[in-house]
Amino acid sequence: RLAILLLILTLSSSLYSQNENSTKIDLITNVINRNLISLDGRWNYIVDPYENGFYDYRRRPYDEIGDRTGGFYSNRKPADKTDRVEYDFELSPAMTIPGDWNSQVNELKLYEGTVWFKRDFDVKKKSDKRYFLYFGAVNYEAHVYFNGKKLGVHIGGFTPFNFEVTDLLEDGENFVVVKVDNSRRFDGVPTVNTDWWNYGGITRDVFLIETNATFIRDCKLQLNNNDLGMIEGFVQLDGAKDEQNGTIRIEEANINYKFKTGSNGYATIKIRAGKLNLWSPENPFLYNIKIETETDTLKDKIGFRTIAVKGTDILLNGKPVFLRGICLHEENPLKTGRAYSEAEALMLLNWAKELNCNYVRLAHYPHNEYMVRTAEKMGLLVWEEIPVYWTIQWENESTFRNAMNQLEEMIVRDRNRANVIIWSMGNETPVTEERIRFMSKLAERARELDGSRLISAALEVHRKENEPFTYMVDDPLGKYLDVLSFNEYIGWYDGKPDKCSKINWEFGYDKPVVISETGAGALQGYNADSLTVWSEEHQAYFYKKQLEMIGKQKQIKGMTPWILVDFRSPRRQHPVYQNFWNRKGLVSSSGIKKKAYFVLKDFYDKIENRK
Ligand code: GCB
Repeated sequence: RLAILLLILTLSSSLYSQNENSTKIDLITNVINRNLISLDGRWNYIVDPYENGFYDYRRRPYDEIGDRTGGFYSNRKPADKTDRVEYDFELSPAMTIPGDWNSQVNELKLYEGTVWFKRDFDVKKKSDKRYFLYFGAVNYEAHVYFNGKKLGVHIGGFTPFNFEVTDLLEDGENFVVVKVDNSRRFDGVPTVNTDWWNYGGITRDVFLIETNATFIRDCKLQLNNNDLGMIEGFVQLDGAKDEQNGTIRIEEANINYKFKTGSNGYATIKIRAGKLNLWSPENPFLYNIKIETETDTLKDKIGFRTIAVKGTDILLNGKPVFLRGICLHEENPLKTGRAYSEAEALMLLNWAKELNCNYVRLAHYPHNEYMVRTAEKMGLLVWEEIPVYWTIQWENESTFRNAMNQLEEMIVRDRNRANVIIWSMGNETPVTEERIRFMSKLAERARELDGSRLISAALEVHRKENEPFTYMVDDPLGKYLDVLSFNEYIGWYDGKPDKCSKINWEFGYDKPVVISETGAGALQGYNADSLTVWSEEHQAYFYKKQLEMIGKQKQIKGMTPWILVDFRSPRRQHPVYQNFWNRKGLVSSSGIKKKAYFVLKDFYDKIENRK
C-alpha cells in the first residue's frame, strides 16, 4: 500500500509541476494585427456544478493524477460498445463564443460554477511557424487543455493570456477544452460582493496566433512626457534568433529608424521625431507604424500625445484639459450580456460622444481591446481599472499576486493606446494600513511598467468631525496618486439633492481632482415630481444640484458620473423599479435617453464652450 501511495505521490507531484511550469509565456500584444485563425464560433459545453469532470470521487483532480478516463479534458470517446463513457461533448449543446453563458442559456442566467467547453478545428500546420492559443478573457478561472494536454491555468476574468502550442499542434484536426469556473471567491479579485452581473464563460475572442520562429512579441512606442519630439519605448523579440537588425517606419512622420536587438531579443527605442501631429480628442490622429526585423514584420496604428499633471491641472499635450466623462460597464443592455465586439463598443461609446464627452471611465475591470481601440479612434480619453473593488483580502499574498497579474496584463495590452491616460488601482477601498501597502505596491508596479501615464484610484469621502457639511478627501493613499478621485452620492445615498448646495469641500492634496462617480437611479418612462425617487424628474433634479455644486469647485478637473447605461446587478431587487437592474444609467436598458442625460449634456456643452 505504501508503494502505491508513493507512486501516486510521485506521479501527481511530477504532473503537478508540469502544470506549474506550464508553457504560458509573456503576453503577445497587438493581436488584431497578427496572423490569426479565429476559434470564435460554436463551442460544445457541459454544465458541471459538482466538477465531476475535474475531480474523482476522492476529490483528486483527474489531470493531476493522470487519469484520462474520467477527466473531461481528454474528450474521450467510447472505444467500442462495451466501453462506458459518461459524457460526450459532441452530443452536448453548443453556445456562441465569445459570449457569456448567462445571457445565452436561460437556465444559466444566475449560474455560478463550472462549465466545460470544447471546440474542434482544422489547421494546416507549417513546420517553420510557431503557434499560440490566445484568449481575450475568460471569467473567472480557466483550465486550458490542448489535444488532451494541460496548458495551464489563468485566474482573473478580464485580461488576455496565451499559451504556446507549437509542439502539441497537429497538422489537421485539433481540439481545445476549457474548464471555466466563475464561482465568486472570498480571496478573489474582485471578491464575492460586486454591484454587477457575474457573467461567466469565454467572454472574448479566442485565436490561434501563427508567428514566425522568432517574432516581435511586444513593443512600446509613446511620446516622452517631457519632450514633445521624442518617441521612446522598446521592441521585444521572442525566439532563438534574438540578435537582429530592425527598422521602425512611420511614414506620415518621415521616420525610418534603425535599431539592433541584444542577446535577450530586446532593443531600447529613442526616436527623435520632428513636429508630430498630436493625438487629442479633437484630433484623434493615429500614425501607421511598421516594425521590421530580419524575421518578422508587425504593424499598428499609434497616436502620440503627452499627459501630465501640473499643480491642480491635467495637461494634455501641454494644455489644461477638463475631463467631460461618464462611467461605463462592459455590457450591452439590448441583448443583456457582456459586450465583446467592435459594433457594441461603437454603440456604447456613441452614446458617450453624443453626451459631448471627451473621456470615459471603463469601470470596474479592464474592458475588451475593441472598447479601448474604438474609443481611441473616436477621440475619447480613457481611465482603465482593475477589479480591486470594495473588500479585497488585503493581507492575502495570493490575492495580491492575482491583482498584480491583472494589472500587468492590462497595462501590457494597452500601453500603446494614446487615449489611455489613467490607470486606476481600484474602487472604494477602505482606509487601512494593509490596503495602503497592497495598493501602493500596485501603483509602484504600474509606474515601472508604464511611467508615462497618470495613476489614480476611486477613493471615498468622509465628513469632517463636528462639521456635518464639510466633506474631505484626504485618504493617505492619495500620496501615491497623480489624480485625486472619489465617488460621492450626495443627494442619493446621502440626503436629498438640495443637500449639495450646503457642502464645503476640503481636498487633502494639491492635485487635480476628478470625481469618479456620482449618480441617482431612475426608471425610464416613470414620470413624477422632482422629489419622487426613481422618477426621471428626480434623477434630472439630482444632476442639476450636483452640477451646480461641482461647477463651483475650481480644483475639480473632470468627472465621470455613474453611469452611461442601466446595467444588470443581482443586488438591485426592487420588483417595480429595478428587477435586477441598477437604474443609474442616463440611457435606459432599452437604449432610451433619460431626462438627466440632457442635463449633463448641457453642462458639458457649456464647459466646452467656456474655452
Ligand atoms: C458605487 C460603486 C458602483 C456602484 C454604485 C451604485 O459607489 O463604485 O460600482 O454600482 O456605487 O450604484 O451604488
